[in-house]
Amino acid sequence: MNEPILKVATPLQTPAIKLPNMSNYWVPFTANRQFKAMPRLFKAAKGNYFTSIDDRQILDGTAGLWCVPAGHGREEIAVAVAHQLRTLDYAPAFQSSHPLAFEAAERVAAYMPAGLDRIFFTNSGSESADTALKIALAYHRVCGNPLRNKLIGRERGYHGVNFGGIAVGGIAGNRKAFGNSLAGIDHIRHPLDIANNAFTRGVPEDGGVALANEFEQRIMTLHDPATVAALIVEPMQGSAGVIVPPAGYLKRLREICTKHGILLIFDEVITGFGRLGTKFGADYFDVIPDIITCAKGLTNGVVPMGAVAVKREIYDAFMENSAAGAIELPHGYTYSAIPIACAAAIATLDIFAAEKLEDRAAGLSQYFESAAHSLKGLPMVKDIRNIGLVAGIEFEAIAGKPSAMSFATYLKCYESGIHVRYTGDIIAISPPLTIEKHEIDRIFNTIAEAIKSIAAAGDAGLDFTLYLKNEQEWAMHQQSIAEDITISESANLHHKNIALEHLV
Ligand code: PXG
Repeated sequence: MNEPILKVATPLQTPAIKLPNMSNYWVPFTANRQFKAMPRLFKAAKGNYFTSIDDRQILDGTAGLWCVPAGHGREEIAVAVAHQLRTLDYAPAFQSSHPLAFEAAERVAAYMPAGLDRIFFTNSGSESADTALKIALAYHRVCGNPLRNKLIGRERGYHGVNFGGIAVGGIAGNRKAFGNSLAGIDHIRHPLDIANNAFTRGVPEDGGVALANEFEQRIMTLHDPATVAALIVEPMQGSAGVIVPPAGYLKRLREICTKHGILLIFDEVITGFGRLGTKFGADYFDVIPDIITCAKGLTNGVVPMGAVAVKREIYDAFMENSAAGAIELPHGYTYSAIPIACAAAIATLDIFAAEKLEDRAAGLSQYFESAAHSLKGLPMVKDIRNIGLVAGIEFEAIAGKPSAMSFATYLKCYESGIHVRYTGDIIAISPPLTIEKHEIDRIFNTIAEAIKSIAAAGDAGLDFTLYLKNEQEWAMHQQSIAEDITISESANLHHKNIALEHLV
């Protein structure tokens, strides 16, 4: 039996490793053909490091997908989840529940800004976004204002991948493949202004109020404010490449929403749980929205869980204005507040309380900022943005080669044992809040070396096939992928079993 054997490109010349059958899994948000030709697989994680399938330690510069603030492999969470699994695996989520759901809600409410203490559980950031939008629409309806049914998002906003989220979202590539959006949607401008603010450290000083005023002057004039249900924004736009709002901007949005009776939703899926050096972005910017969505860090990325926190008045409006015995909000998921997720969330919040991870992030943020901005002046670097323990490095766009520079940087870093994210022409760094100073140095030094070596190689530096050692190896790579697919299609099950044996 020909098992697919592939050499993963590493500078360490690791021996050939056996890969799983890669044909069945449709990898999300990934260039599947490219990835399967050059896979990056992790088999273990502890603290701030992954172990790759070829047994290298890879420093996690992204906290997974922004979702592992307390570091990997936290024993406290594993124990809590394992115990819960053996005690109560599942309780029906509708018309019945279990005590831990209420305890988790109480803990999440206590972690939220004051007043946002009614908690609806979901299973992801996408579900949290759609849940928040539905609550906003239903809220106005239950209050007797059904014509308040328009939703406003922001250009370059990311609110997950469900239909509500992509409708208010503003990343074109995530929308255009999926036909007609929801009706009654509009977008305000994003606050990224590289021309004026390039290489700003932290929050840009100028332009915030004027930009927020556009919401009132342009968008609301077009729609009639009395028809707008909610505005949804991320306090700091993460997925679109670390867009830090200018001073006064979010405060002004808050004032405008309040003036016109529009609910303000902060999507804190990335900014929640200490990322900015405060519990939430709302705390960092001292702006209290009506609804906060979160996910990711809520369970330290261990079990899928999201939450939507609403102001008590919103919850009360549903309770007071619904017919006796009626379901006040016909919405929810089979796995809303599933016991293991509640156990993971409580254990995560215990870790945050014991280790004061927000304060730790705040304490490191200056050091992190200096390290990030030390990359200023390197070839191709057009802007560096940062806030808390987040940094974005934006490259000059290369005509006809979108993302080539960021992708090459990402690959080079991976080869050098650092995991970063690339999105468009931007590299994003968002390590676990447990990161150490020497690890921060290593992340940015490695990125700097990667940028220099790619730039020194000219056009060839942007050809990802060259990250394999030579053309012959690339050809082998391609061939083994072809074999992998052929083999797996003829003997899928057998193959899969072999592959799994090698993985565990
Ligand atoms: N809202 C925001 C603000 C997000 O950042 C979601 C909603 C959706 O969450 P789920 O759990 O449905 O994926 C997100 C997710 C990246 C990256 O590297 C960002 C996200 C997800 C994956 C990668 O920028 N954000």
